[in-house]
Amino acid sequence: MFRTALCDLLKIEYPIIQGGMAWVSFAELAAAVSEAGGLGVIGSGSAPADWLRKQILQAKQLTKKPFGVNVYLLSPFVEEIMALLKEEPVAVITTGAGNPGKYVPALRDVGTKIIPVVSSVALAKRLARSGVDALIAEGMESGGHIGEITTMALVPQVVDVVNIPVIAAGGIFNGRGFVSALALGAVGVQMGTRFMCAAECTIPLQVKEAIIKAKDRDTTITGASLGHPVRSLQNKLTKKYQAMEKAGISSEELEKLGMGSLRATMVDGDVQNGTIMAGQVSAMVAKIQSAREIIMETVEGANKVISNLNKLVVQKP
Ligand code: TUI
Repeated sequence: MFRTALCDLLKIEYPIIQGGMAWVSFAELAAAVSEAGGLGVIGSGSAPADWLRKQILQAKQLTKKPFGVNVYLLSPFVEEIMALLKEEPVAVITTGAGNPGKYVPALRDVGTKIIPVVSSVALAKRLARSGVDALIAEGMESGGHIGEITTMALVPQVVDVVNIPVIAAGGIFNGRGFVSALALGAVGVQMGTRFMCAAECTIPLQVKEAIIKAKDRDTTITGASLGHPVRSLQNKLTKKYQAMEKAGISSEELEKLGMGSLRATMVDGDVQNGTIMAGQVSAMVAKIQSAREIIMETVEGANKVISNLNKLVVQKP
């Protein structure tokens, strides 16, 4: 048992959300996480609605438990995706890269909870006003498109300015990170990188091996000069990209270089010339485990941390 207010809000057993990762978290992973008592999330990225419909139907076959869909609000297909999500509702929608405010009433009507991801206090304040159910505060330890604030600094600041539940994301790997997030005022956590190495995650084995091999300084940030920083594992492509950024190459050229690079890794397994978006906890991932093992290890670890906290603090007689 490890319940917080998030479990009641989302009707799940453990307050652990699996990050909705484009090209990475498909129905198999999402269903496995939900079956294990967390909230699995299908990453829809820039995929068309037809693709997402198949994914949702597949997940509904694999689990009767609640699961979610992550909607990338800059997707060219966002309108048809939102229309689909009214027709084929899911329990939860997490959103990235924008304000889901205008979709809130229709999604509410079909019983979907809406949880945007935010990376700053100003965004948190703005999105909390649009009638959403909770927020995910994502620190810059995360993989993929990131903000500039660390989880440690961001979560308590967001908690202090909104009156809806806050979930912490970025740099969370195990029971220690989980309890830290609760101490910062969060009601739960979102983990992405660790679930990339779940047995049920369908990305190529080479990508999982690259994450397992990674050490503490092996992620890097590209695109900061364009105002869109992205964290990924250092490889041939990130080095080339950074050299071009330094040389002042135009943003159009840089965007061309990045185009299709996530797919190249996550579908074709090209770990040198594609983008391996992954967070700083890559260094802590040591093996492939089932989604259930990941969740149970995190929950059991958290229980141990909590029972040891009293021993850590010297009590005066
Ligand atoms: O979205 C992310 N991280 C991502 S997206 C991605 S890659 C991708 N590639 C192709 C297709 C689709 C996706 C890799 N990583 N994180 C969530 C996040 N959202 N962090 C920050 C924000 C954010 C940014 C701006 C949220 C709201 C926002 O609002 C802007 C506005 O002015 O309303």
